[in-house]
Amino acid sequence: MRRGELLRALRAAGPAGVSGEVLAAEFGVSRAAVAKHVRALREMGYGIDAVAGTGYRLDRAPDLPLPEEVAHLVRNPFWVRYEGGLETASTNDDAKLLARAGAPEGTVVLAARQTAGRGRLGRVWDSPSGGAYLSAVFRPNLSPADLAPLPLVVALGVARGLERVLARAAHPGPSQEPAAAAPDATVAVKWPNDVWFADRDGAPVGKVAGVLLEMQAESDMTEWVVAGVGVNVRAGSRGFAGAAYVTDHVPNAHAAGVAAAVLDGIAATYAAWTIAGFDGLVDEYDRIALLRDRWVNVRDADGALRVSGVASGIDGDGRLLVDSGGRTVVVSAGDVTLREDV
Ligand code: BT5
Repeated sequence: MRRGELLRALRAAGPAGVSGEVLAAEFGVSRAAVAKHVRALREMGYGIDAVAGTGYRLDRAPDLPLPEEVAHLVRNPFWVRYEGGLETASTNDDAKLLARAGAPEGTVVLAARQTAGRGRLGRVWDSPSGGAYLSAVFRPNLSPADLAPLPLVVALGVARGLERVLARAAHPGPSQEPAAAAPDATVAVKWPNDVWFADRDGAPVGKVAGVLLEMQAESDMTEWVVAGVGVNVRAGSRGFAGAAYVTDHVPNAHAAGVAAAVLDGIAATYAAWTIAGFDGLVDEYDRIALLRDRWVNVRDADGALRVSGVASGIDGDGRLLVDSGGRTVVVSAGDVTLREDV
């Protein structure tokens, strides 16, 4: 018996509740084992009443991006296995272990906070409670050389997910009249793989999500890719300077719902890429590109200024095009800042 199965049974029982005896029989475990799982769920923030004569009743689920909360909100069947829990060092490390042990494509590790969240190039990803942290296992049937656009594909998927969260806030559906005002933010991708909120005029507001890809390849075969995504959902007591938060624009957004929307978005862009290549996504990426037509500085990993100029778009391999002094510089890796940031 797994925690998720117990939760499903409690949800199915509804307000009537279900006895420990029935649960034990259903899952073929002892009543003590059921009680142990109930205790573990309570520790994770689930409100589970024990009612004399009735049994257990699920009263309240925590607003956390736990596997048990996210899995039943995800629509895309690409995701086949959900792992994780309240806290871990880094979901990327957990997903890499699972990938090495043979976990299938579509495995995802979730956490509500991380103690050692990582960004690119060894940077820190601030991962307090209030965020959604997830890492996905992919097994693309491609050589490592063909994976260059994948970070952009994942970022675009995250952006699609967040667009859906914003759109749902604006059109909450018939049960929640009147419709809320249109959100005061739009979603933008910052090359290569950051996701930002921008205002309605496209001016940058802050970084709402980051993507970290790690992979294992042997000669020209990719074994696995782990794509880690951190999303700032709600600002905690120690918000990160320069960060944007989903609840700044969608006050009632739930971390689990945000994680599910992001997973659906990633599954969709990943499928589009594996079927038709990056060409089919370039226009969408370009349309919501934060840097487009702006002055940018591109720096190498060691901080040296590589090129300064106007970002004019991306090419079919996901490389950034920068117009500088009358020529177009093609950038395949680097850190980009908007000129006014510097
Ligand atoms: C990224 O790196 O943006 C990739 C972040 C990936 C995090 C996910 S969480 C799940 C999985 N498990 C992990 O351990 N990692 C992945 P990069 O482009 O290098 O940006 C890092 C920079 O963003 C830092 O140097 C800070 O300036 C800034 N930053 C750190 N935490 C932030 C936050 N919560 N919100 C906004 N910006 C942040």
